[in-house]
Amino acid sequence: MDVMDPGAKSSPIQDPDWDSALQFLPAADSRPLEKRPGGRRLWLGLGLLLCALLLVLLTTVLVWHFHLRSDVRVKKTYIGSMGIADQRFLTTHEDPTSLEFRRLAALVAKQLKLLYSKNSELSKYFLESTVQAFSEGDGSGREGVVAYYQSEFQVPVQRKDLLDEAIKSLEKTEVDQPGRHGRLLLKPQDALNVRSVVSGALDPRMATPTFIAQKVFTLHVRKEGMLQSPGFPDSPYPPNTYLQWRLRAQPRHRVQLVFHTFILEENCQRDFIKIYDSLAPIEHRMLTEKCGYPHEPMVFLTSGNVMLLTLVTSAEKNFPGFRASYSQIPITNDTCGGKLSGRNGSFTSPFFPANYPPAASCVWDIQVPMGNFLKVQFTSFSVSGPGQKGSCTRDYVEVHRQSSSSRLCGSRPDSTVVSSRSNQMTVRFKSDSSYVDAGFSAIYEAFVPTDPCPGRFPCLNNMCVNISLQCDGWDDCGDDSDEENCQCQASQMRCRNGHCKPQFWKCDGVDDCGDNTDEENCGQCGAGLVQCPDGLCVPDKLHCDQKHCHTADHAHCKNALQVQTCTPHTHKCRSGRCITKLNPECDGEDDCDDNSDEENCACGVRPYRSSRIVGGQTSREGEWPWQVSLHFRGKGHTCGASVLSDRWLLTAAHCVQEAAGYSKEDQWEAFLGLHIQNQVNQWTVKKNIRRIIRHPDYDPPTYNNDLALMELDGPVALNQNIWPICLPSATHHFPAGSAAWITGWGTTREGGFTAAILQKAEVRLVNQTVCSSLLEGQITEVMLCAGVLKGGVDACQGDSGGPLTVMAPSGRSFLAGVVSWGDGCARRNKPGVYVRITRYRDWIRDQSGL
Ligand code: 4AZ
Repeated sequence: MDVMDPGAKSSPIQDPDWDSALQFLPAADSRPLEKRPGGRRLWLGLGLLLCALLLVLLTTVLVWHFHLRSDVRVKKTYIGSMGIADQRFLTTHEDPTSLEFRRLAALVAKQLKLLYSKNSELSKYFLESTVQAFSEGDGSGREGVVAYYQSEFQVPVQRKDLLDEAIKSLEKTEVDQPGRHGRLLLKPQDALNVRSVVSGALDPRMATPTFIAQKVFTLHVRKEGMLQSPGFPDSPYPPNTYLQWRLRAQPRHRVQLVFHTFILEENCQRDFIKIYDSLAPIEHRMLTEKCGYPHEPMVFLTSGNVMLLTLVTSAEKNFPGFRASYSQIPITNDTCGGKLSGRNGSFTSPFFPANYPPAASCVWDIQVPMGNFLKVQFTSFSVSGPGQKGSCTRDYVEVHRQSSSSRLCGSRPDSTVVSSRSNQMTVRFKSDSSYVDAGFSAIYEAFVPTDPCPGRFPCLNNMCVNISLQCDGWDDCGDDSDEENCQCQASQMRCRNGHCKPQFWKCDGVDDCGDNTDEENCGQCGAGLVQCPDGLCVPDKLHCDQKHCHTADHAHCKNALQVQTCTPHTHKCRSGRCITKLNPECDGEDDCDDNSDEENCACGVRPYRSSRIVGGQTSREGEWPWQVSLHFRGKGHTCGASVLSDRWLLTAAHCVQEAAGYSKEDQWEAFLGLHIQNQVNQWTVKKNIRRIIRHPDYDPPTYNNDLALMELDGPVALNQNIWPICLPSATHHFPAGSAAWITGWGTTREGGFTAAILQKAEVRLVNQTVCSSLLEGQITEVMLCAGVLKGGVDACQGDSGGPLTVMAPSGRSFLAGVVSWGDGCARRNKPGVYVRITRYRDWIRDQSGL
């Protein structure tokens, strides 16, 4: 408790200002304390002064201790590698207990001591060196063996930086001094013929004394194999662990590591992996550092025949971990670059779309037929690396045309085009020895200077796009030049900035114009008028009369009016009477005379907490407690479903079709309360299925009535991650344009891979007529469309059967739809199609009693 104890604070015995006689006054009240107020203030002042003096003294001591006192020392660890010419690598050098290992290690340690002795800074503070591993040299004969070592120093705190500089100065290799031939740093007393030294400070996160487990695995990559974090996939990785996997390929081979699953804590300060182009964790040989759930390709290649993978975990929050396969790839001279000719063609960075290896250097000489000009379009471009913002000195692409050259680096989401006013161009790609990225893919094309885009639209940035894409509302060029100076058609609206956009993008909640014109004056009816949810402006008084505004809105029709005739726009109470209020279910107000609108409302909220989808984000655990993962035996996650109660799930009929046994109950397992595939936790419940009830009118060719109920083989105990979603009544109105959420473990792109962690994405409900025209008449009344018409966000394969969730103003979530089908995934103007649940309210009740 953080409350101060008043008795202790004013204890008379502890107060030096007290006259001892006063302690024996009989009264228990505090008046005697007030008798000498002046004296108390004096003591208080003296006390404060004393405190201030003590504080100054303490600060001075601390400053002196850490900054001025020269004998306060800290331990510094450097990790390095040493290329040695006059030694040959033996297989016994892999075994630290062998005689050969120990003999060579002793020589390396001696040589390091000698190297350090030549620098006053290093010699003064050096403690010891230990050799961790050896590998074959670069195969050229220049370096026979590479030794990986750790050197410890004890240095005064204020000289730490000088020590770093001194260590750096050791890195004087032949490459740095091209004029010098022969041995580096070789003197008569040298133990070894050293060709190169690379070293740097150890990442402090890898030197934590709290590690419970530290282990090194040595693997040979000659044969392909798999490695994984401990416990994967059945249990999370252990806490406080530092693991190293040393991978060795044959000489003149690269190591390739491909991650198939990767799920770590999102905070890289706590749990992370690092991959090195080395057998020791030398920071400037680091290829990557990863944590969380990366979306980019996780394929890494080394420059030589060794790789080090490290995993560091913290005390808490342990995740499933990773699984990766390793293999070796021969190093050849033609990995990249060369002469390119013809009218068009393509080229990529080495191993694209895998990450390019470090220390790569490629040159492409491109020549198209005489009389043409040449352009190169980078269709994908990610050549990054920390600390090279715009300077392009580490990894870069250099384009030489005529007499000029320019460098490109960083990430470019849109296509980049460079053109030459001649028929030649040279493109160079260079990567340095640390940090790799996905690289680039490029196409080149000859063009006639007078007609750069025959039959197509020439963008200002030299790209060519189909003529039909000009003035269609989409920025196809990437620089908007195809959307400028347009004559808007009848189906389009004109934005203030002159662009034309489809009329149906108006007031959809997305700034399509770029200047928000399409989202202005939305929902503003004139004086005395109010807007119905379908956009119609009606006189205020007539708003709730069911005649003028067919979709009367909640705010305006607050006092539910009981009416004689029930219509599709009224709500039917259990008594059979109808009320005018829109969506009165579970809104916290008793609207029906029998209160039936507020019954069965233990749904649609996250119960005990206050707390793949294409283009989505990772959801938080317990965020969608009605989401279910349906596993088909032998196939794993196959479809989504929603929890309706402790016994019933709702999914898509096409998930449980007759074909291949999908309609058989015993072939399915339902995972409720699941967040990450293959990782169950205390809230996850696996249930078998007692009964599948497919909608009798499900029509596979058209996906009409694509709905099925699943009865669990017993009731599930609801918990903080398992909770039903609210079913909307048959007359519940979900206005077009309103926000909805899709969730699932489906593929994160069309034809891509399923997600390990539950994904979520926000979409908007699409007007039925608009959707019907976009999807060429395939939309029936029992379907509902939702998406982002710009494209890029959608449900996809594996999301089927999962929920389309709409949150009501009350904060409760309602099941507006069930993921059913679509024209591909996330394509522009192709919203996803969902089962319109309001149309099945009676069927669900008839079958399940809910
Ligand atoms: C499917 O194959 C699927 N874009 C589900 C939803 C969508 C497309 C495909 C909607 O299960």
